[in-house]
This record gives sequence, structure tokens and C-alpha cells, in this order.
Amino acid sequence: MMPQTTRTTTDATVLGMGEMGHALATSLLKSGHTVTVWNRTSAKAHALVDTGARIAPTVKDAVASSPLVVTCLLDTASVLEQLEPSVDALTGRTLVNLTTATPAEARDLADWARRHDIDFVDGGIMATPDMIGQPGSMILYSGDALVIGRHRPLLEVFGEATYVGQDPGAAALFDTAMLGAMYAMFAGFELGGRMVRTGGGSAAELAAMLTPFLQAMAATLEDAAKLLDEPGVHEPIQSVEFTRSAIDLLIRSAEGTGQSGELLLATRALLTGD
Ligand code: FVH
Repeated sequence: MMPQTTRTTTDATVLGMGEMGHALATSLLKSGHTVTVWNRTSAKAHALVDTGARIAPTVKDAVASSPLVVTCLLDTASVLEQLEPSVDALTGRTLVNLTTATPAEARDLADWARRHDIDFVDGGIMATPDMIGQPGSMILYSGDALVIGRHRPLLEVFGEATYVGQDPGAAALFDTAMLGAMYAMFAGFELGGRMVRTGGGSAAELAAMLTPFLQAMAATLEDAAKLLDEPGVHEPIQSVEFTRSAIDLLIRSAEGTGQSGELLLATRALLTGD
């Protein structure tokens, strides 16, 4: 392991040593890359010193240390707050933003980067920190395909690097669409768990039965996608009338256990246009 005091340049810099940034930096170090890290609360960055990471005292120093800078901070505002004062050091380098953003925020960040001659790629992490560098970890990327191609071997360390388009907002679009679907699923489980518990059942029992059921349902998403992608071409498996009546029954059942039917009302509106 090279003593950090003798090294001033590294393969990549990771800004943000929260749960995810720590996992990203660690995976790069494990794969043999040299890494500079920075965190606002410096103790979290210093926790990596034994792994061989170079600890940068400032954002400017961190940015100037590597040709590739990865940001994994709380939100887009914190990314700009930290990068703006060091923008001169970032010019001519590549910025890969793995901070969750809205598509509009990612596009604005891309515009900001372009104005400062920074090669920019936006990414959406479809994994939890413990999955980084493991099979099953997927990161969505969008922006300049040439820039992504140039850094692909390093980016593949985090997980499968999936390119979703030239629009810098595309990764955030797919990311937030997928996270929205995930949260809707967890909300459905929360409601179902509360319902079965009023009848003496447990959420654990529900989870055991629901998991294979949802896996089977997930297999039908490709058919559901055809209805959205080619409206008017395909017939829904269930009619709108059937869906409306079925969800009304579910609302009555939820309310009968003392739970709110709001989630199902919103679901019915989305699926039937009511
Ligand atoms: N954790 C996960 O499972 C998800 C998976 C999907 C992608 N997300 C996104 O990753 C970003 C970072 O998430 P995280 O898990 O690392 O989050 P925390 O552990 O809470 O760490 C937050 C880091 O952000 C730093 N920070 C916050 N505000 C500022 C600021 N104004 N200036 C500089 N840094 C800031 C914070 O620093 P500190 O509090 O330790 O000083 C942490 O390093 C996020 O976009 C997720 O949506 C993770």
C-alpha cells in the first residue's frame, strides 16, 4: 500500500463519504484503483485512511487530485454548494454525479458543467451500499457516450454500467421512475401488513406469501409496458370496468379494517383515469 503522503494524484476522487460514497470509494480501492476522498465531516473521510485512500483536506484539493471526480452527496444543492467554489480546478476533468437528482436537476448540472468545460455524466445508483461492487448492482448512466466509454472500466467496478441515453436527465428519469415504483410497492405492503394484523395475522406471514406473488406479477410488466408504449394497439388483460370494481372492493376491505383507502384511491385514479 502506497503511503498517502507520497501520492498527490489518483485515478479517481470521491466527494462524499456517507454510506454510499464510502461504498463507492471502498470498491475502487479493492479493485486496485488509487482514490482520493473528501467529506464535509472530515472524520468520515479519515475512516478510510487504513484502506490506502488519499484524504483531501479541501474540495479543491480533492478535485485537483484526479482526472475523474465522483460526487455522492445528499442532493444536487449540496453538489453545487461544494463544487462552485472549486470550479476552476474541475475544468478539463470528468464529473460523474451519482447523487440522486431529478431529471431537470441533472440537465441543469450538465449545462453548468458544459459552461465550465467539464465532461459530465449523470448516474442513478440502483443498489444499496452493501451491493456496490457485487453482482446485482446496477448503475444507470446518461450523457455523452464517449465520456462514459472512456471511464467504463472504472465505472463497472461499482456495478453493471447501463447506458440509458444522451439526454443527461435520462438516468435520473429512469432512476426516479424505478424508485417511485419501489416506494409504491412498499406503501402497498405497509397497508397490507396493517390490514392482516387487524385480523390476527402477521406482516411476516404476508411477506412470505406476497414475495412469490409479486415475483409472478413482475413477470407481467413487459405486457403492461406494451399498453403504455403502443396505446390503442393492445387490449388490456382486465377491462377498465373490472379494474375499477376490483379496486373499489379493495378500498372497502382496507377501510373495513380501519385503514385509509387513500393509497388505493390514487392507484385507481392512475389505472382507470377516474
Ligand atoms: N444509501 C442508499 O441506499 C441510496 C441508494 C441509491 C442512491 N442513494 C443516493 O446516494 C447519495 C448519498 O447517499 P448516502 O447513502 O451516502 O447518504 P448519507 O449516508 O446520508 O450521506 C450523505 C452525504 O452527503 C453529505 N452532505 C450532506 N449535505 C452536504 C453539504 N451541504 N455539503 C457537503 N456534503 C454534504 C454528507 O456529509 P456529512 O454530513 O457526513 O458531513 C454525507 O457525506 C444520495 O443522493 C442518495 O439519494 C443512496
